[in-house]
Amino acid sequence: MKRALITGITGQDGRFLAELLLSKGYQVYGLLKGQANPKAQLVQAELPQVELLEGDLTDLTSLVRAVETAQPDEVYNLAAISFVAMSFQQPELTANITGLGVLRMLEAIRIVGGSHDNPIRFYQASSSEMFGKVRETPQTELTPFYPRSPYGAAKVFGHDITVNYRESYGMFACSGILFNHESEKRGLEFVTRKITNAVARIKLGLQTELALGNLEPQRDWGYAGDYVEAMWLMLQQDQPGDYVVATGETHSVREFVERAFHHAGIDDWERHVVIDERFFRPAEVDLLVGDATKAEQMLGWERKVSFSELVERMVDHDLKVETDLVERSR
Ligand code: G4F
Repeated sequence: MKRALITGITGQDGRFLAELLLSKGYQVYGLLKGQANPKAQLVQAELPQVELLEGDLTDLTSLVRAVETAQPDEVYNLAAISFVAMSFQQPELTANITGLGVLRMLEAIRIVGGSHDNPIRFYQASSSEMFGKVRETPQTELTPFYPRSPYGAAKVFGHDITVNYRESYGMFACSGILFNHESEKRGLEFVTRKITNAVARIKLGLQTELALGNLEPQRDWGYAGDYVEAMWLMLQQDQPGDYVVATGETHSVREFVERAFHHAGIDDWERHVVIDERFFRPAEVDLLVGDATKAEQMLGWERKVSFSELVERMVDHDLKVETDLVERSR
């Protein structure tokens, strides 16, 4: 039985990945931060087979202990301060967790080791935010980075140090440069879920307005369930490497809003959307669109869920959740 340790187990990707690895017969360990973390219950209810270990990316000792306990074949480093807007509010914390946390995890793996025949394989969750003010379109594994936020800058460090440990110490370390990936498990602070949740509530008469920032940025949005498959595939190859994971399509925030309202049967969406300066960022990433040819050819990866299916799935989910809440409160 293969063993995997996932940091960021309570997040969208952690939960999707744990589900995938369990379905493949892995023993899965999840690193959990903080005492009485309220999200632990969610993971325990959803995925009772996952064993939770306490640890924090700011504390090397706790990472060494977690790796010693889990004795993993594979480590997936998904934990981070992942909300770009928050990284402007807490840049130092972001650098410490999202950036230096990667270095600590790599060091923990080096310290604990793994047998010579079976060294621990490492996956780093890199991000298309590293491309920021893009130098070319579409973006590939070779496109230079130009981050536009403390989050993007921290991810560049995480990516570079992963490549460096691979080249310096021969570690099987991979970096997945994932473009935006969403789902019904997405946190409400991210724009897609914020939109689909508000659309559902407006449809049910529970709220009238949706306050948003800049509607013009364009993103390459895929389905998170498809993307965790690429993470796993990277660690099953003969050689480690870096891969862009994307759909190759780009859509604006405005288009996401229109589609979501339309799917709920509301066509006069502009009546419900107010532009609020508080949601604008000090520096914006205007356009992202990835070229996943390498992942498609070398990993055999393909995305299964289209943009419109993604929007519809999220709206349908939120309509159901909000309807259930209303019925339970009666
Ligand atoms: O949903 P977002 O917050 O995602 P963002 O910033 O693109 O980052 C996400 O994807 C990255 C991969 O490229 C990940 F690395 C990262 O961890 C995260 O998962 O914002 C998307 C766009 C931005 O341009 C933002 O300015 O939506 C715009 N936006 C407009 N109004 C808003 C809002 N974003 C949020 N969160 N809330 C708004 O009200």
